[in-house]
Amino acid sequence: MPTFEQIASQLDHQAIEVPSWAYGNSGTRFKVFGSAGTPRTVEEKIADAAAVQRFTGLAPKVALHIPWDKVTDYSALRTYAAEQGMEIGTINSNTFQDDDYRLGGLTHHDSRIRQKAIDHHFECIEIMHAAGSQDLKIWLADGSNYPGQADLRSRQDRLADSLRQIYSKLGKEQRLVLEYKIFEPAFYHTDVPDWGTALTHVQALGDRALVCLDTGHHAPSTNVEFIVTQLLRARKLGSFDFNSRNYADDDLIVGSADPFQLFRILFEVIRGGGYEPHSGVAFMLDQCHNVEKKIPGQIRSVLNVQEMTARALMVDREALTGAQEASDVLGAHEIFMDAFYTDVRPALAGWREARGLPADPMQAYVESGYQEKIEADRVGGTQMSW
Ligand code: PSV
Ligand code: MN
Repeated sequence: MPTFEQIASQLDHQAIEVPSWAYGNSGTRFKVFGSAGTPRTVEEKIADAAAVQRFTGLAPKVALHIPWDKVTDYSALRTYAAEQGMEIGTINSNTFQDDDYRLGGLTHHDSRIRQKAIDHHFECIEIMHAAGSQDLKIWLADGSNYPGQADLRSRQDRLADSLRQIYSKLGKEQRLVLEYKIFEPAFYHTDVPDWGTALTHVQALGDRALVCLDTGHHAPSTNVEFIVTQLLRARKLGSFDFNSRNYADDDLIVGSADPFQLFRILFEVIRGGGYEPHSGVAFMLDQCHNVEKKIPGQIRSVLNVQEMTARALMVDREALTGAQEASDVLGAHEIFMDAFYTDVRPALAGWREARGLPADPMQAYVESGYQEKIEADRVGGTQMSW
C-alpha cells in the first residue's frame, strides 16, 4: 500500500464547494429553527464560508441559491467574496417555492408558468456572468402525486424543450448540471427521478450539459459508486452534492452515517479520473445543519471528504488489479479494505501544519472565538433561511 507521504501532494488540489444555505436556518417539514449567529445577509453567509476555508484550506468556493441569495449587484458580491478569499461557485436555480410551481415548472402544461420557469433560468445565467460562476445547477421539484394526474410523456417532451432553451443561452465556458432525485416533494412520479433520465436529457443537449449526483437522492441500498462509474465512463459526471442519508434526503453531514460508502464513492471517482485536477467534476456539499452549529458542521463535512479521499488514494491499485486478474476474490477485497481501515487522521494533521493550517480545525474553530463573535454581533435583522 502507498504511504500517506506518497499520496499527500495529491490532496493539495482538493477544492470543495460549500452551500450558502448551510449557513442559514433550515429545518424539517415541521419547523425551521432559528439559531444565534445566523447570517442576515448573503455577505454574512460568505463570511462564514470563508471561515471554513481559513480553518481547513479545503473550501475555496461557495455555491449560491437563487432567489435565496438574491442581491442587486453580483459583481460587487464577487468582489466581496474575493476579499474574503472566496469564489462564487455553482448557481442553483429554484422553481420550487413559488405558488405558480405547485404542479411543476420546466415541465408545466401551462405555457405561462413554464415560460416563467425558463426565464428564471435565464436570470440565473445572467447572475453567473456577473458572479464569475461556471455551473448552473438545475434540480426540479416537478412530479405528480396521483396516477393519471399528469401526462408523463408530454412532461418529458416539455422538459427537453425547456432544457434546450436554457442550454442555448449558456456562455461558452458555462455548464448546465441536471440533478436527479427519486422522490419528494412529489410522491407518485418525479420528472427527473434517476441518473438514467438525467443522462438522457443531458446527452441530448451537448457537451456542456452534465449530471449532478446528490448522494442522498437514491433508494435505500442503491450502489451509488456504480452510478459514479457509469457517469464518469460516459464523461457526464458534472458534480456531486455530498451529504449523508439514513432514510430519505436527510441532508446530514457527509460521511457521518456511512464513511465506508463515501470511501467507495471516492475510490470510483479516483479510479475513473474524476479526481484529476482538470476533470471538471465539482465536489459540492448540499447539507443543512438543524441540530448542530452550522460552521463546525461544515468544517466536519469537508474534513470527512478529505479523510476518505486520502484513504481512497491509498488503495494499492496495482496490487488490486493483480489480485482481480488472478481471480483472488478475498485477496482483492482485503487490499481494498486495508486502505479503508488505515487511520490517516494523524498524518492529515501533519499535512495541515505543513501548509500553515491548524492541525485540528474543529478545535481551532472553537478556540478562535468566531462563533461567540457572530453570536454577539448578529443581533437584529432577519435571519436568512429557506
Ligand atoms: C433538492 O432536494 C436539493 O438536493 C437540490 O440540490 C436543491 O437545490 C437543494 O436540495 C436545496 O437544499
Ligand atoms: Mn442536492
